[in-house]
Amino acid sequence: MSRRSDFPLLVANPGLHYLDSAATSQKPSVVLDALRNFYETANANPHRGAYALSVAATDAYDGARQKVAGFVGVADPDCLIFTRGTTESLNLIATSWGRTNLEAGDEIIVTALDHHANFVPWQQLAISVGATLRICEITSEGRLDLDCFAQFLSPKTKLVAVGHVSNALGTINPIKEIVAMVRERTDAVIVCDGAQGVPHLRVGFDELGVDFYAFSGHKMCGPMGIGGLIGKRELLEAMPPYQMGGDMVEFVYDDRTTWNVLPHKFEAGTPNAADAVGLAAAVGYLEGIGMDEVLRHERSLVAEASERLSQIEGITIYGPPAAERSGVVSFTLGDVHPHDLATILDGDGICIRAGNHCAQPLMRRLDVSATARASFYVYNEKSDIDALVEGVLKAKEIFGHAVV
Ligand code: C6P
Repeated sequence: MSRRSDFPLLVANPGLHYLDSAATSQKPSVVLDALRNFYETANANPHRGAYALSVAATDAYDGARQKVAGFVGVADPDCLIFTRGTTESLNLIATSWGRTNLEAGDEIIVTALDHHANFVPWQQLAISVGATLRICEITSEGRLDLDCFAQFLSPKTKLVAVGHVSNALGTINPIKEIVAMVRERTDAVIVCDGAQGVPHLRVGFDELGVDFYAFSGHKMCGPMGIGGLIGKRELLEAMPPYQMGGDMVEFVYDDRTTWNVLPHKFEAGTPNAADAVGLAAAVGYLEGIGMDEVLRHERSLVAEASERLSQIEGITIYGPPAAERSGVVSFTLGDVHPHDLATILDGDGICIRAGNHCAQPLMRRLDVSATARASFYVYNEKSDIDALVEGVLKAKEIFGHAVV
């Protein structure tokens, strides 16, 4: 069933082949309508006014939290903090939890597969407190090397940061297995970057077993500028606020301040209520499709795209087999620079991402400076693969000398 007609931008551009949903997804009408409806019917500052319109804004914002919390499987909606997105969520943990709980001699485990947003905050935290950063290596197929991971685990391990799904390769990491390994050997806090998890997989925070989980709304049909941090209540309650300002306080004396309860303690300033409402509408849209169907659809496109691209001489595809990936195909074409390839494809209305995908440690391990990445989502169709394959063949003809 074609879902293209649900997305106004795609309807307005019938010749466009949007294959960059891992960067940001397109937005369906229901999300755009929800944003407009909020501003037309409920726009006021939540939690601040005694008048009916402010109460309507508060209700809309609180309702959005409940809806999104249900989708990501957290029974206690107050443990879902709305943030600007994954990057802000991870920086919040690194600053608030990290600087309070880590000290010289402690160890942090990150992975070579991760996005900079789940690598640099931990690297910088380690530098600032004198902790040691351990980097879990990857296998030749682009999976986490769990033997390497196991070797790093020790009583000194205080924090483990791992991605749910790799944005560059589409690798789905075995989070429950990793949690079991960590819990068996340490009492480390586990942070999971779900930027590429929530849009593509059924995520249940309470059953996953991690301590913190971060995600972005704009990659799951929601608006830009809204996302979430989920944390275990006891950890969130013990953490100091990340930002200071309105709504996150209880009492402000001349010489000290006490903090509001969760989630408000971590939501200083006027909340992004409209985008939260938009995100709740995106959740409703994805629920209407069903997350099992979302993954099935992406996988069938990824399998076909991988199969057809791999038949082109000079193509190298990175990452585990298509059946084990989410909606990403990462590849190179001989010595053709991925930026040149992306420019040729753009000439035919095909949008892919070329570059290091904010994963320079991974690119070094793959021994490339960049890859071309086609990423698929609910609105993509077989015709997008046809266009991609034709475009790559055209690029091969143009840069023939570089594809031997
Ligand atoms: N990846 C991509 O093209 P923000 O920008 O905060 O919404 O998400 C950051 C982020 C964190 N982790 C992972 C695994 C991600 O994929 C991203 C964003 C985009 O792959 C933009 S670099």
